[in-house]
Amino acid sequence: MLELNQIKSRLEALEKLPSLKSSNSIPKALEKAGFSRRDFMKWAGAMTAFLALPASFAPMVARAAELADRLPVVWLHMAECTGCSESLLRSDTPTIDSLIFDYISLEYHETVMAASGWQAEENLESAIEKHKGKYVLMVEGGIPMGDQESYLTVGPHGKTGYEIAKAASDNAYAILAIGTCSSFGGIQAARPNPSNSQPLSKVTNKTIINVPGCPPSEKNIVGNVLQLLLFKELPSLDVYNRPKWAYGLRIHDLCERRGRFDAGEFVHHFGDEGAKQGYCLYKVGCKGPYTFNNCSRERFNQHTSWPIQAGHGCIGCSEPNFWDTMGPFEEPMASRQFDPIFGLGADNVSDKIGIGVLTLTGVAVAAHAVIASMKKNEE
Ligand code: FSX
Ligand code: SF4
Ligand code: F3S
Repeated sequence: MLELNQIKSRLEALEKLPSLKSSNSIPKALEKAGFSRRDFMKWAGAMTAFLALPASFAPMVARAAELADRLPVVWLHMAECTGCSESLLRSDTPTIDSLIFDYISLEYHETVMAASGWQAEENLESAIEKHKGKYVLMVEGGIPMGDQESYLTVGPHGKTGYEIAKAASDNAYAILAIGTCSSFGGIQAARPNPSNSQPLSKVTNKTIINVPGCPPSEKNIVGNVLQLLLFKELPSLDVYNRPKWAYGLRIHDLCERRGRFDAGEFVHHFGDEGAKQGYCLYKVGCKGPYTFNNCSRERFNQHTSWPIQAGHGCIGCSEPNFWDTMGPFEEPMASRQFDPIFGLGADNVSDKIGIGVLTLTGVAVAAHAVIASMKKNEE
């Protein structure tokens, strides 16, 4: 009940704030894109379930989306591939998620804004000044630091990515690290990390909401914005600062091939009979048992598909340092328990504990896989 009243007063407070957009409104934008009010309410219902809120909250989720133009957002690009923005924006027809994102008051986003050079730099400074303490900062990409700080230099004044991210973080009301690069360093931080790229959490002492995935789904990006609109406060986070509503369960727990795993039905080689039958991809390297994300629920490309549906195992893209710890991507984890580089198995060094835990899980999963195969063979 407390939560409900909290949301109501939050929405009332948002309603009193001026719209930051001069043109368009959500109803108009929906109509223009061919969505009916019914489609929008259906979307709100699905989003409510996605955010793990009671179904009765759906009208408030819809209202929060309509008030998204009250929330100033600054989006920065650091060292990355822009796949996270693409995940959200590059759809052949607009989705309701992408319309909502359009509708958010994006005060600064290098990929979608028209300005460049001096003008872009000025836009960023004035957005930070104007919305000091009120804007949501979303950062995509890892950040070169220390002796390599100048490896990422942006704009006509030659500011480093670190300087820009630091100044923007200091004045933000909430900070989201969008994608695995910003959350954990990502591909450029992969061994030997020549650019000394670091996660956003190394730039500021403030709490950061990590939204990993390479890239994360549009629903996980938009869901986090809606969450801030509804509650103002940060959501409940896991040990890696990921919102529990999105990253609370393993890929393996939500996988459509899970029944195959339990029945001991495995793909042994890509293209074999098992692959054609949609068997479990564990033996060809699926890292779903070690990866926390909700990909099977929302999927990608407008709900079309996701890695496992497409026939390849999960490569663990929403886990810290997955480029280093989850490979080889087409071999099971258990086959490298005694990897000489990571020293898996007997390892108890603090920064390797996560890997140790994975190894234990790996042993358990491998044991399950063996038992499941034996059962299958007994049939
Ligand atoms: Fe990283 Fe996002 Fe992977 Fe790319 O920028 S999470 S490389 S999809 O685009 O940051
Ligand atoms: Fe799905 Fe991978 Fe788990 Fe198999 S191992 S059930 S493919 S997540
Ligand atoms: Fe990434 Fe695995 Fe999902 S590879 S996209 S977390 S299925």
